[in-house]
Amino acid sequence: MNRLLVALVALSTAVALSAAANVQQWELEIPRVTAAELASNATLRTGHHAYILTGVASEWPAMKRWTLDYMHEKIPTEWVDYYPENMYSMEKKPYVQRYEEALQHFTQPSDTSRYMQLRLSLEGWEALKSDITAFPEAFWTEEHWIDSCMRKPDGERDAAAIDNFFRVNQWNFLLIGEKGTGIFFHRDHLAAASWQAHIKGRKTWVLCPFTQNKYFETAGNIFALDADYEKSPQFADALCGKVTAQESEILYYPAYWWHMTEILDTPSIGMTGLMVGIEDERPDIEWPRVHEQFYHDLVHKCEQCYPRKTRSRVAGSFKRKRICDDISTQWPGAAPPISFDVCNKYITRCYKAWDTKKERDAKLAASAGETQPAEPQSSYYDEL
Ligand SMILES: O=C(O)CCC(=O)C(=O)O
Repeated sequence: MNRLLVALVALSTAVALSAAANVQQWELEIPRVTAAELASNATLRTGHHAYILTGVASEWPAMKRWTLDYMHEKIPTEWVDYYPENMYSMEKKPYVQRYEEALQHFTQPSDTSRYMQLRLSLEGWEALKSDITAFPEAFWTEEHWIDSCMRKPDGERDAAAIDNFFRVNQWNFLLIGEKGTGIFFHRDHLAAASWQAHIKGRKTWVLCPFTQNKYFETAGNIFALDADYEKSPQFADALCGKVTAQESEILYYPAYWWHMTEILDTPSIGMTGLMVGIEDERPDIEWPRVHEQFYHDLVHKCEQCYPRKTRSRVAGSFKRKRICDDISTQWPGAAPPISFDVCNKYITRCYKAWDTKKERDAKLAASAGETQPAEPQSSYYDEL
């Protein structure tokens, strides 16, 4: 009798273990660090890992100021991709509206969870950025390079080019949503790292490194927060992490990482920005210098609009004819095509600024009194 009981317990434990092994284990750790801990953590400073930064955004004026009405005051005419029923299906296309109009819809009672996503223009970003007062040194944002590399011959910054760069690349992205809203599982197609500050409300994130690509097939195919393991059993084997960012926390994740979100509170206001030139070399991408990959991602966009063969002489200087569509003429507010000036003049110049991480790291190490260059610890990138 006793033996039978032992055998049954062993069997049920084995069944439970094998069932557990066939679902995602969320083994990727996403640590919480303060700015001081980040500064002294050589592993995180490689830019190769996701983490949550605490105690930084809590000091920003945005924390007190940002409400739906404040946005109406500051950015009434910014364009919104308005999703009346969240963004879990790639088939559901947004309505493009100015914020002042989208807000009216958003504040009406509804049975569905809505999402407003704003690809901020330069003007929109500048209306909000004084509410974002400080970043840690490891966050080397466009503030440090864009005005000096996108500069006209007379020395003035090229605001039209910067605005185009922002809109085309969805550089500063404001996300306002309701509980239950989120975005399908995907990765972005630009080799830039992301930060998102959770100004209002909590948001749950699934994050999986680009190294895990082989498990995911196409964007939107797996509902990673609650996967269907009969349809996608391989998702159980991917190394992924799940974390809930609290109000005032900033999430960082490296370029090309897969992600999916779910908003836990209404309203949620999140501010995302991209960063280039802040990751050490990565063997998991075609161009291991991540900013070089970013450069090639942009060149790819440029080639789709201004292929080399279409060079022609316009008004005394060489221009290339644009062959890609400009959907923003038909759909005002949609992302415009990348501009010829960004392609032709600026990305090569900006590349030089992005390519300075080693010098920046050396300066940081010297100011922290480190005599030896910090040795990055091994990571899953080394296993490739
Ligand atoms: O905040 C979200 O819900 C998703 C953001 C996102 O997918 C992105 O910035 O690429």
